[in-house]
Amino acid sequence: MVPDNDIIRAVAEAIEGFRLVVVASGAGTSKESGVPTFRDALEGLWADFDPEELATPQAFQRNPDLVWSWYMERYRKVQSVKPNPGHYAIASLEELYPQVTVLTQNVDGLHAVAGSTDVVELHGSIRRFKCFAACRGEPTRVDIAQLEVTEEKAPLCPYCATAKVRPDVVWFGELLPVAALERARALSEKCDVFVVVGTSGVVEPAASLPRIARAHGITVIEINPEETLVSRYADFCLRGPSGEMLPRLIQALRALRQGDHAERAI
Ligand code: BV8
Repeated sequence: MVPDNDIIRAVAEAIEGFRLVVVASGAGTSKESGVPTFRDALEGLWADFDPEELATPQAFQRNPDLVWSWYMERYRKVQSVKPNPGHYAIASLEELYPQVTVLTQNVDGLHAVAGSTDVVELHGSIRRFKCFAACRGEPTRVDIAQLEVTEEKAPLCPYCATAKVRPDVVWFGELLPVAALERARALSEKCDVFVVVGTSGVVEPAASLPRIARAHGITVIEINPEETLVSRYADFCLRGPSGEMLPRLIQALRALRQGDHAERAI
């Protein structure tokens, strides 16, 4: 049952006067753009695999072409889709608040495409590629547009011609970018409102951020059609798709702001 306007308005009233907003997003935020969530991404021919079998450095070393094919299929998909109303609503928060930072687990780059200007990519980006051996330092960025790339075969790094090219994402068992994680943790401790959207709250250390925010007395809002491991840390849960819930929340915030201006104008 999708929340009614009263709940949306209550959330808007609870956060309207704040300044620092953090939006923590997961795969559900991109679902309405047609990007399968991480577990959905293992549908079809990938259904027999689990993420640990494909999204790890060991999997890539064991079978680089198999892992490369999975990422190229997802990369082409991401190139072909557009942000959805939820992404645009998150971007429009910047018109209402002095500081809005998106901490995303997603690797699809859609927040930036939608206009968000401060996005922390906790798990890297499927749109970027690098040398597996970091032959020129971490990361040795590789522009695959300059290479003869096929969907089936992981290309050799053009610099060392020894290691293969891999997606610039954080695999299971790999550390998150230190600066990104440090900034995410610092913001989760000092923001005014923490909106967590479209994540099951399974994957660490990203999944700990809502708990950190809650522990620091910060208002936590969850937007997700389902209850998740994050729900217990939320002051408000908007049970619906982000592409519908977020635009309604923006509308309610704008109405409050206009109401304020109208009052002041009297
Ligand atoms: C690390 C990039 C040090 C690749 C990804 C404790 C501490 C530290 C680490 C661990 C720990 N416990 C376990 C670990 C190891 C591991 C981990 O968390 N494992 C899990 C399986 C338990 N973590 C790591 O390895 C991390 N590295 O910590 O290094 C270390 C290492 C080993 C051991 C100890 C320490 C690295 C993790 C990063 C992995 N890379 N992505 C790629 O994309 O290919 S993770 C990938 O899966 C995504 O990035 C994302 O983070 C995750 C999927 O999660 P969600 O985004 O939540 O998506 P999901 O499909 O689960 O859920 C979708 C949600 O959307 C649902 O709730 C659904 O209801 C909702 N939804 C659906 N439709 C909508 C919607 N919501 C809104 N609107 C809709 N329309």
